[in-house]
Amino acid sequence: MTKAPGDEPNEALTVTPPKKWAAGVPAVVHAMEYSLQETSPRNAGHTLLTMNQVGGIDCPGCAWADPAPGHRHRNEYCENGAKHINDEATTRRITADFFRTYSVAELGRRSDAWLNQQGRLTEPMVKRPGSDHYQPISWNDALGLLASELTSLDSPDEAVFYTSGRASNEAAFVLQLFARALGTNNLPDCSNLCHESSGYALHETLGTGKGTVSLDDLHHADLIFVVGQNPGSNHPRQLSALEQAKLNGARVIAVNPLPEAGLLRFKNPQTARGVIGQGVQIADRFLHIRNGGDLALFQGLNRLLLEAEDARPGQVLARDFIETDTKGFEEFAEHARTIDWNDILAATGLTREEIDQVRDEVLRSDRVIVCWAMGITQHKHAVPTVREIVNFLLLRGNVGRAGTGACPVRGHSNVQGDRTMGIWEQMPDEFLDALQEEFGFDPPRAHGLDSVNSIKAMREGRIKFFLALAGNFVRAAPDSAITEEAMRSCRMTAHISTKLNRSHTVCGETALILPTLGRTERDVQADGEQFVTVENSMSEVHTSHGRLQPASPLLLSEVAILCRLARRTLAEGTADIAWKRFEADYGVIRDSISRVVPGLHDFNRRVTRPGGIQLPNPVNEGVYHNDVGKALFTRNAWEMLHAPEGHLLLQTLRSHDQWNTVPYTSNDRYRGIHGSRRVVLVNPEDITGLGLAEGQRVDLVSVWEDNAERRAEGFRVVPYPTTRGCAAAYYPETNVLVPLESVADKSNQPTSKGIVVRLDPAPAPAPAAPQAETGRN
Ligand SMILES: Nc1nc2c(c(=O)[nH]1)N[C@H]1C(S)=C(S)[C@@H](COP(=O)(O)OP(=O)(O)OC[C@H]3O[C@@H](n4cnc5c(=O)[nH]c(N)nc54)[C@H](O)[C@@H]3O)O[C@H]1N2
Ligand SMILES: Nc1nc2c(c(=O)[nH]1)N[C@H]1C(S)=C(S)[C@@H](COP(=O)(O)OP(=O)(O)OC[C@H]3O[C@@H](n4cnc5c(=O)[nH]c(N)nc54)[C@H](O)[C@@H]3O)O[C@H]1N2
Ligand code: SF4
Ligand SMILES: [Mo]
Repeated sequence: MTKAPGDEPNEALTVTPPKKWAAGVPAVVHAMEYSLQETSPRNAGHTLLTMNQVGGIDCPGCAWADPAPGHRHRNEYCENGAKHINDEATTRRITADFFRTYSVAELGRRSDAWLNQQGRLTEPMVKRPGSDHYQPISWNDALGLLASELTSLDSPDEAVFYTSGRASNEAAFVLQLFARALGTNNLPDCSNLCHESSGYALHETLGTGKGTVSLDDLHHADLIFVVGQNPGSNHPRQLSALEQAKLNGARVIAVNPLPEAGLLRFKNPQTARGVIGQGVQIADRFLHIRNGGDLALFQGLNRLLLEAEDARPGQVLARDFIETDTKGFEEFAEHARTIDWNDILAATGLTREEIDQVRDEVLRSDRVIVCWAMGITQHKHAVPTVREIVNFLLLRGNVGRAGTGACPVRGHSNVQGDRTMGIWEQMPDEFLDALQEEFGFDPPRAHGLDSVNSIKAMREGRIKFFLALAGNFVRAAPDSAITEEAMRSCRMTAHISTKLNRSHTVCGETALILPTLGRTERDVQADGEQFVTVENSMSEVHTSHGRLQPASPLLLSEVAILCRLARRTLAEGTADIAWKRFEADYGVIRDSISRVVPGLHDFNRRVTRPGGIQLPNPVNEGVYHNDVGKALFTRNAWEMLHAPEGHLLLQTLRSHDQWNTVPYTSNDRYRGIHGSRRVVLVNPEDITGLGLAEGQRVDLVSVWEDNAERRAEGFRVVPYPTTRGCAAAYYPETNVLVPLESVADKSNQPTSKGIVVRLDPAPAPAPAAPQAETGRN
């Protein structure tokens, strides 16, 4: 096959020094360049100006919160938000001709970037058994095929319904209702791969799966930790909040194996100060930690706080709060005092002096917030790490007061809302009872399959049907080769999608592409124009109104597809659900939601007010809905990740120029990488120690207890200031290295930031075989 535009150039890698600051004018220029390539100038300007405004489009990028109405800039978006929205608003189209030209096998050899660049999906397509081409199918026939497969299953538990966090509240609510009315809780989602560890630990200790912090809290904190997070690329407007906090006198401590640009200095493109000056220094202190060292860091800090209390009794710990609001302090404290400093220093790679200095910062601060993301949750000991962060906050009463709290920074724009709507394989009984009350059917009570367990069940032949509401499951999931084989074993796979991705090329016997409206587009149903709602990382629920003409007249909305599928599939009298009314008027769905989901009463009226609805967080009222009814101190066994001699600990992460499984280009501007994503960032001393050379071509080989071969081929070694013994490479190319069995304890989340690898020298590729087409891992 000839090389196609958008496939990764073979030998074009250039490396420049990593940037020491993020955003500013170049960021805006990059966003506009991307917008203009993807869309017409009119579309670009139009979509961007309504983005994150009251009554406008919610950014389809990350879940960062908007400032209060009246405090928003005219351009309330970041460079990457502009890219994400324009990636959807592209004027390129995929038609039936495209699928006549390319077989499924050919598409399977194309890179993720190339597939995405072909444009928007425009009509329903089917790949029938025995065929290697998708061909057009009517909506009526497509839904008929799906319904007849679903009704022929031996059990509803042979079906799996995956959701990715861009789906709206209304679509998510309808999907979980359909799945449960059908009789299964098999509702895996991207959150299983993302913040599941946070949810597990926070439920257990604080009785909520969500963060306890608002934007206002961030603005008024004294000390903010940013741990395991790269906000400059992944939550750029968080930098504006950190800047604001700093102008109010806060200090920021960044904890990361990589000195990420946005953590160091930020030039806010929305202020003159940011455009002309040096910007604001974000991190006052940078802790250059080893991968997986955060549990040890917080255990060490907690021990130091206990000892400070011993030295100054009554002056360090929040004694009253601990007495009234918490449980388990004594057991926790007894254990914390036994932690060995040598272990802590080995696990963190930090010096005792550095940790002492952080303790001093904490002691000087009345209001502390800890923010974290994937650098914490994607490790084997992620749950204990989050629990230890909670211990740290509880010790000085840094929960439930203004300017304090736990801030798990969510990824997808509505990943948190989808959970609120019931997308979870283990929703609590109260939610299921409320569904029963509202719709008059008995939802299944046994827990369903999460993402990892869905793949295992497919491998065991227990799953026949897979439907995805958004996302790119085979690229998001670990162990790519095994996941793909599992997916191919299904009888039917179907994807409700806006853009083409690799999951469409990994087909069950029959496969369907169900093209849908994106958030940018007008959604007109029988009762008129509709809007949808979403929930951000700070539990604010608000509206999103699409403005652009749909990419094709044949698109149906997510809600319409799911309601029609439910009507075709469910037997008459299964439940009292007004699917037709739901489709005609999403307000009817919201009326049902208001009776099922606590905190969303009077949903339709309240959500249209400027700023929307702030969901209550009981923790901030001193109420803890966990087993003990109090904030829980926990004792967490000490744990450290270890790579044997000659190996490195690999983290798989995002570049500045991708949306999850979808790379936009092969550049990572802030890290100084241009022209190729097949790079592995290694500390220069490790390069020498391993007998490798800068620029050398290596295969990454994962070492796991099953001794199976997991190899990602043809990566170039790039010297980079990551911590000793650690390495970094991009996801999803490296998902092939993450063993399906390598999951976080308790949360079952893949350990994508802690993989033991070996770097095997690799031969230079033959010029005729571009990497992106030979190896897709
Ligand atoms: N532009 C853009 N924005 C996005 C996304 C995107 O793909 N592109 N994805 C969205 C989604 S779904 C999510 S979940 C978020 C993800 O947001 P992030 O969590 O920022 O994403 P990652 O790129 O996975 O980066 C993880 C960060 O943790 C650090 N890290 C890795 N291991 C460790 C460790 O053991 N300890 C510590 N302290 N740090 C560690 C890495 O060096 C890196 O800075 O971003 C969201 N926003
Ligand atoms: N190794 C490794 N693996 C990881 C991670 C990691 O850091 N390392 N991160 C994990 C994380 S945090 C996450 S969240 C997952 C992400 O996993 P997913 O959420 O499954 O993947 P995305 O790449 O966000 O999905 C992109 C696709 O969504 C579809 N889409 C986009 N917008 C819409 C829409 O409005 N409606 C519909 N119906 N479809 C739409 C498009 O077809 C697009 O191709 O990956 C996880 N996997
Ligand atoms: S910070 Fe996140 S939500 Fe805000 S504009 Fe950027 S990508 Fe969109
Ligand atoms: Mo995520």
